[in-house]
Amino acid sequence: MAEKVSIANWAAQVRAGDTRAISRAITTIENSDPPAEELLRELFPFTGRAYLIGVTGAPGTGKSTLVDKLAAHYRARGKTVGIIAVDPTSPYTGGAVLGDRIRMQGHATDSGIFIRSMATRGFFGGLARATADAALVLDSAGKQIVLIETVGVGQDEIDVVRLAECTLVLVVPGLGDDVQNMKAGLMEVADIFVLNKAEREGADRLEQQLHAMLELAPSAKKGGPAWQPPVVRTTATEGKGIGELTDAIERFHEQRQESGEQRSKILEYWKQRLLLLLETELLTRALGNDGQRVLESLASEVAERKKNPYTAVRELLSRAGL
Ligand SMILES: Nc1nc2c(ncn2[C@@H]2O[C@H](COP(=O)(O)OP(=O)(O)OP(=O)(O)O)[C@@H](O)[C@H]2O)c(=O)[nH]1
Ligand SMILES: [Mg+2]
Repeated sequence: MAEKVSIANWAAQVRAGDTRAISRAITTIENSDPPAEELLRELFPFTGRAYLIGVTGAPGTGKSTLVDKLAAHYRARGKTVGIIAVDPTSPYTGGAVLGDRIRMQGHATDSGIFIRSMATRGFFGGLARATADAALVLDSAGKQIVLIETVGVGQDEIDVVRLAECTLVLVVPGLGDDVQNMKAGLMEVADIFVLNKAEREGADRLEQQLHAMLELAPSAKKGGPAWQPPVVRTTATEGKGIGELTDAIERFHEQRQESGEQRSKILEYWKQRLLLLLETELLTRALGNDGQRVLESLASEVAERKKNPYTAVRELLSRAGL
């Protein structure tokens, strides 16, 4: 009972925008600590208002710089902003975390903005889930714009931006970063292409390549979704093109709402999310505390042909009470 009251208090503090309470909530989610679920239950009815913008692209394309400038743009227009930077930091250095903190320091004294880095390792139930839950916390705390930065390298990272209402994919000239070399998964999630470092040589060629690729995209051929991802040029370091970019985001948002695609995307998202939650719940129950050991011993029995994999799975299911 005492626990319940304190979680209700905690949730109230989060909703009031208390930075420490928000921070603690996200840490609890990161660590999958037991109060996380109860807290999210309390907060969930107060979510659904934030606009989530995913920012992804290859390492070093300027995501953090762009997020920083976008945040400043929205703050200047009176909007509250939350930032989640998913850092691909190796467990040994912590360099990227520090880099992002320092770069975004310009906002350190502004209470209308909340910035948080999350590591990419060790989330049972997935990075995408932890990030999505952190976004719910910021949403319930009244942040109107939530920017999620993630490096577009692995499927895990790309999954993170699927929860965003609008996804920006950064591309830069040079670096052998030609369209042909881009990860297909990354191209598919783009609602808007941001051609950053546009002052560099090769920007025109890259833009032409992107347009050529977009014309070949199935949606363009089959008269699919009315939205064709535009290519917006920016020089994030100088804040150039940020106005054009936020205009494009706004146009995308309006088009999505009018066409009803926004709603179908949200439904699809929750369908996936429920499946993921179910999967996590089942895995937790089936593998329990000594899960790794159970899994290893079953795997070795199967490898040695002492047991067949189908029976092994039945055994795991029965551990989950199924
Ligand atoms: N010339 C130029 N440099 C830029 C521009 N935008 C960002 N940079 C620089 O590119 C480097 C990487 O920028 P970040 O914002 O850290 O890039 P990132 O994509 O967040 O990097 P990771 O998070 O490590 O993947 C920094 O040195 C920036 O100053 C730009 O428009 N032009
Ligand atoms: Mg970054």
